[in-house]
Amino acid sequence: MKIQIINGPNLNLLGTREPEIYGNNSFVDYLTVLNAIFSDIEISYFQSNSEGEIIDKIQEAGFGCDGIVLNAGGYTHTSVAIRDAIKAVPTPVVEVHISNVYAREEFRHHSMLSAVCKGVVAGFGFDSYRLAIQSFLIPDVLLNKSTLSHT
Ligand code: CA2
Repeated sequence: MKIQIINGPNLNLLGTREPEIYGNNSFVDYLTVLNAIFSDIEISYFQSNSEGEIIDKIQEAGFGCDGIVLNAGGYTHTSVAIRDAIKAVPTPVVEVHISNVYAREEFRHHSMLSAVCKGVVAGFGFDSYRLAIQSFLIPDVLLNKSTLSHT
């Protein structure tokens, strides 16, 4: 299985500023943890501050890997173009946030991306990324609500 992680603007600063919101570690350090947990999965990592580069990476990975884990940073709340890119590719995308965006400013409560993503994980610190990767390991049949028993 191949998973592409994409981090958007300012997430290259993780571990250097605002530790009370985003923690003390860099994402590159956390990648070592993810690779150890998911030793059978090929995990690729990309970060960009540029909307166009994020779209290029979604288009590239969106035809060649099994899942995309996307933290689009501030673009989450604004980008029609990233939403269109997610919709244009067959690979499922899980939207991720380190912080609980619903416990923060009102403008972070709305995502342009959630409606075209497979799911959303928010508020678990870096563990949000682990949970997102884990979600790609859940068999599709268990995600199909019509097959679940409610009794
Ligand atoms: O909680 C998240 O993961 C966010 O996607 C982070 C974005 C924010 O705009 C979203 O509303 C929620 C901001 C990323 C900024 O990252 C920084 C990291 C360290 C220092 C300063 C900013």
